[in-house]
Amino acid sequence: INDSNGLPKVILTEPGGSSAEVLLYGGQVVSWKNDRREELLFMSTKAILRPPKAIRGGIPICFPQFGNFGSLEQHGFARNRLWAIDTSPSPLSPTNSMTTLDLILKSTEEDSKTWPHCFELRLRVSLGPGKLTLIPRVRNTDSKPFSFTFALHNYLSVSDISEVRVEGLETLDYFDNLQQKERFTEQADAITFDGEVDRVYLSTPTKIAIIDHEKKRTFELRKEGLPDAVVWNSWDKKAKALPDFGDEDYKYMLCADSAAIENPIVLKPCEEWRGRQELSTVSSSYFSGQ
Ligand code: TA6
Repeated sequence: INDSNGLPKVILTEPGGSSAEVLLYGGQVVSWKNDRREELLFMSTKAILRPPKAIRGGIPICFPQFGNFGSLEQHGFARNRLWAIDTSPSPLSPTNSMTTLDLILKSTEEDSKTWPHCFELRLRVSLGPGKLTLIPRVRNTDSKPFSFTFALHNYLSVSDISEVRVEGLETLDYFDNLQQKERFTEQADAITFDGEVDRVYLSTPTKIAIIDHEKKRTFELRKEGLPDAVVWNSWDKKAKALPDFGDEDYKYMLCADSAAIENPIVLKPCEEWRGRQELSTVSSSYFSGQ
């Protein structure tokens, strides 16, 4: 179906009552609702859902470049392209009891002007009770190797950023985007927010927890093949500077991305890279254990 802006959209539902919405534009998940119809992903109140602008919210796919870590446009071009339903997904283990959508983006002549490589970028989106799984794959369909950086740019919805803690990144090294990408080491307790944060954590553990006290909700982010994690909140000043971001929006979002940034992924001809990310939410019972 088409969304209100005429953009082709696929709606996924599963018997447990949760749902997700995916735009073919950008291959972007733009909504993930739990069985109580609560929206779990953030969408900017001033998001521009009109090509060629990137949509500020949901889960933008950053490929073939994360951020400004290279010469391409910010976060690469995959999120600004029209993807297609993948009718021939190369074999993936069936995601049992999950509702699944396979999308594909193939390189074009146009793209090869700015990034001279042939590729097939696939994304499997699978919805299960309380869980949203994304499996990105990149195949080198060229005759020469290429490298890329990648991120699933998760805009999570939170009740109040000053009530959010991130656990799992303690003591790790990170690049600080606010200090010329200089390398620092995180201190030994959970990350909390009282100002702009824009960091790339390196070689992170498989599981990261984003705890939203007020909503009594914890997001668990599990990832494979995506060794780094990005944590970003614009805070007030930068929010005002971004035209497609409401001035107050920063209070209700946190970007916690699965990424491969420090060590770009290198593919030989015909090789395929695969990543995996599972986002799940744990209800308030999680807190009783604290
Ligand atoms: O999350 C890291 C980052 O590169 C930040 O520096 C900020 O620019 C954010 O991504 C948002 O990027 P976007 O292109 O979605 O505005």
